[in-house]
Amino acid sequence: MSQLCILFLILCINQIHSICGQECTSTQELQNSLRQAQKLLASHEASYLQGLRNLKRKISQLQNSTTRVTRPSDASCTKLEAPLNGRKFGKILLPGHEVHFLCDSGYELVGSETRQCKDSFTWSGQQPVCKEINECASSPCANGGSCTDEVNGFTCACARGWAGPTCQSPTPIFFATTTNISAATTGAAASTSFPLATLLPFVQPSKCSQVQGTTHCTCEAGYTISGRDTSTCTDIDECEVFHNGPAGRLCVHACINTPGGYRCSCPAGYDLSRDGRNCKDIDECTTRQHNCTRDRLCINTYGGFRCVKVECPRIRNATYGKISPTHCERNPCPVENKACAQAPNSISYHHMAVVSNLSAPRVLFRVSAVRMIGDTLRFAVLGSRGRGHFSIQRSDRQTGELLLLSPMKGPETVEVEVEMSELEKRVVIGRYITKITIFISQYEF
Ligand SMILES: [Ca+2]
Ligand SMILES: [Ca+2]
Repeated sequence: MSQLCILFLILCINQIHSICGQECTSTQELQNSLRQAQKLLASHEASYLQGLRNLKRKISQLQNSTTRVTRPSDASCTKLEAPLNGRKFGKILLPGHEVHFLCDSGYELVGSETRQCKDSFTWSGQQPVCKEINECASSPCANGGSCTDEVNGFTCACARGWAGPTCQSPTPIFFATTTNISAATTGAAASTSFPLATLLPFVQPSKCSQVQGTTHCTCEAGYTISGRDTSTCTDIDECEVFHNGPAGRLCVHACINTPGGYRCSCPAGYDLSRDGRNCKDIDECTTRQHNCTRDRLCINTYGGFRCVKVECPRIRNATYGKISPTHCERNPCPVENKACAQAPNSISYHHMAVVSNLSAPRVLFRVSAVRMIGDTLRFAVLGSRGRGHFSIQRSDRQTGELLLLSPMKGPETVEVEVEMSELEKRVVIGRYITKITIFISQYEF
């Protein structure tokens, strides 16, 4: 800029010279010409500065618009993967949004359960991993048994002479070693035990043999010699012996002792699983074993089923129409009817079956807005019935998750209502109710 001014000044002086030349004799005239030149210079400088300011403004505008264009493609956090043997909830990768992680059963989460996309487009916390729970850590195998960790369980390899899921019982085939018992005595004892065995299937004669003056008596599988009498074998009551080991119960429900064995039984509404221990719910709804009338929905529950009738609400100021078997929508409101406009826009009904004492916390249900007109969504648990057991958390901008906070004991039917409100500039423009009925079974299966 200074070079430009000098250029202007030279031009001006040249002009003065050309104006005055030899004829400019008086000092007064020369000063006038110089003042004119200064004015000319000042106006040139002002217009030059104005031009610079305009240029600066345009560059800054251009910079802003390029930032706006490039932002959406860059302005998100990187996509996170679900951990191996676990799940991820939440898809939105924008600042303020959260992603939650849960591990499959038998695995425990190490790292952050929740990660939030920060304003710097990086994630808070640490990427979690699902570590297999080592069930052997508590040394569940007794009497010198060695433990092998498995997904969601463990197995024991028992030392010689021990059996059962946790090696807590002597092996069913039991060797009794007695010394100095004559063959005649043993024979007599054996012969007296035969009629007893036919009468009582829980008692059998033992099989004895003599080796180098020592009598060895053995029993069939499932029997053992109890006490001093080596001539009789008594049934092992597996239900009693293996009742409640660290590996869990022998039977998930009831155990029935049988001669030489045992069997498990299940309550009505369940079938015994293939493993002979667990009980599997019978799905009466899909196997058509229910008696629900056509106007009702069949809901399968653990240990039974329910016939439910979904009816749209009857309230004073608004009317509802059923648009699907489980969804009611408000009919259009008359103009200027404020009370009608404030009634819920839709009410949907959901039914779910859970087992008693379900572990918590866990996500039970998700409520999501399919499309949004407003700028904000709000989620809330309605009524006092659900309080204490439930809470709402956000998984992303358009989804609320119903969280079970503490285990619930059955048999019980619990109803919980989730309200989703849509707001535009802090004014509620729509209310959507989801009524969830939870059928809790009597048993923990
Ligand atoms: Ca038995
Ligand atoms: Ca059932």
